[in-house]
Amino acid sequence: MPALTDEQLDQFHTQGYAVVDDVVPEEVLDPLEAEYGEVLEQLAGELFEAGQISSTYAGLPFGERLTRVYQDSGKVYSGYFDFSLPQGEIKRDTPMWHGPAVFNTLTAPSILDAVESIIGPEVYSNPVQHVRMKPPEHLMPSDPNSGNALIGATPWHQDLGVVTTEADDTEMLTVWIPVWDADESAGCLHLVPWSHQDGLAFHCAGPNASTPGLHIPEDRFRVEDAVPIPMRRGSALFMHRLTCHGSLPNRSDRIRWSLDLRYNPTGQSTGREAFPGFVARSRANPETELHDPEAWAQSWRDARERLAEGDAFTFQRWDFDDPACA
Ligand SMILES: O=C(O)CCC(=O)C(=O)O
Ligand SMILES: [Fe+2]
Repeated sequence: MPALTDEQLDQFHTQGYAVVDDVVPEEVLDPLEAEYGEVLEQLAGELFEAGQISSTYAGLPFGERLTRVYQDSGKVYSGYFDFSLPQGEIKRDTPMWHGPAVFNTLTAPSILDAVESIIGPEVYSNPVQHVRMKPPEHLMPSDPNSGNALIGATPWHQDLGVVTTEADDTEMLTVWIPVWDADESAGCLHLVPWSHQDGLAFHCAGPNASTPGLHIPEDRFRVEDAVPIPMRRGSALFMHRLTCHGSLPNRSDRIRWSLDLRYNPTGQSTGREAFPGFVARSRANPETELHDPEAWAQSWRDARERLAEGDAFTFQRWDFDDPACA
């Protein structure tokens, strides 16, 4: 099921999003899950060795094991699994994960076919990308200041708001992929249809100290028009860079596990130029496509090294002292 139908394309352009079934096959998702199982095995081993947890929780299914490791250590290790880097304080050993199963997901032909139908045949893998594994909030350690779960709902934002102004004219496309079914109770995304037509809203610093990042204050967009987007494994959400969205809290008993990827037409700014992207598909110059997972992983190790050496960078476009945030 590759390209979007005319109806789906129409919905994407008019309403700012489209959910498409059967985009990501089991042959892509199964190895991805297996690979992350190994990453968790490694993390649990390291924490156990360091005396941070009392058991490696070996033998538990992935979600329960992750939850127990976070609970026992009292910390969240999102960066250990993520295929990006933090937006500051990068060190030579800042954890990240750029395994082959992740690369094979980013470059899955069925995803690229769908992306191509929206942004055209020259497809660049934009480095704004994450894996998100969110355990049930009631089982998570909480922030001592706010009492909120250490990892939880994502506040309202637009994806153009989290990249630099260089990307203002970039046709950046967000692709959100549930690794497991994500319904409302599990904290699926919610979004405001048509909101991309209202332009970029002002973003402020996180709602409180335990919710870093950015958010759009609720009086700045039509929050009352928000709809939840429950999704099934194998489906993908294609979302416009100006669509207002966030996620609900995970009130279920299992982890909410998703990937969010970005693509843009090759040659346009990614809005995070300090991080590496690559040509995922080129109809004009197929020889420029990257097919080597190890070269991709190396490009991230090189970037980490360079940034750890002190190249200052920021992806921040907002002035939090603006009265709009008061
Ligand atoms: O998965 C989430 O909680 C947030 C994802 C998001 O903001 C995005 O995909 O752009
Ligand atoms: Fe987002």
